[in-house]
Amino acid sequence: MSNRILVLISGSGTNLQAIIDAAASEDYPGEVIGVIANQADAYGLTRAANANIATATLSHKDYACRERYDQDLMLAIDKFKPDIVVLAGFMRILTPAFVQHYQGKLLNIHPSLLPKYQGLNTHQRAIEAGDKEHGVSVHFVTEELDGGPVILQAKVPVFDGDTSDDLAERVHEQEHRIYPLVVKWLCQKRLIMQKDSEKEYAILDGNLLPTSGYANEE
Ligand code: NHR
Ligand code: GAR
Repeated sequence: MSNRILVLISGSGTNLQAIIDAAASEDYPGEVIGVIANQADAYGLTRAANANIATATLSHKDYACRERYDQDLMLAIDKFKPDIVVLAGFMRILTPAFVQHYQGKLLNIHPSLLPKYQGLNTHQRAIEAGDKEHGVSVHFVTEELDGGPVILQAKVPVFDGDTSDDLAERVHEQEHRIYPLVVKWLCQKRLIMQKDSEKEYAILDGNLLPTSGYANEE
């Protein structure tokens, strides 16, 4: 039951690499079958090629409107017939039509302890706020930017004198540990997203996950 995983990237692709590496293990329930970037020079495309994974580039700069870009992105993705679509440092906000099309199959990794610091420049914002703790969240993607249900978080300390690069590096190590794990849960169907009239929920092994994800009761 190997799931077909499609990864969307914009840059270096270290999270993509972590998923490729995890999926190389015999008992992993999925394989990365395609990588699509919105930036032609994304280094993650080279990582994919090195692993003999098919790639495509679709530049948002060729489009005047987001709806059209997302329509073509959906066509490009669906050619790969994926079971799961993973955002790994993908830097374009996605339209409601896109998000609905992949509902329950679309994951993102966001470099903050959501609901803190939605949006961009999260490491700098955590430092400027004087936070002692920072981290990363994996969540289902919904229409609300960085607002979908959190599945798993990992925390890191913030040390005096940390630069945003120091902190990003510390967070990255955790990203590479938790993202392949959550992708695996989704492949195994242990993880599902449910929706009622008000909002979406993440459910793992039949249990509703708390607001900040697995093993993070508050
Ligand atoms: N789309 C939806 N609908 N919902 C989410 O939760 C999404 C999403 C698209 C991307 C990743 C997200 C992050 O983890 C993500 C989550 C890009 C921006 C952004 O402002 C914000 C959040 C995220 C990704 N992008 C600018 C834009 O105009 C472009 C910035 C750039 O090109 O550098 O799209 O942080
Ligand atoms: C990761 O830190 C990820 O959390 C973040 O970009 C980096 C991508 O690194 N995502 C976002 O900021 C989404 N807006 P990678 O390309 O090496 O995986």
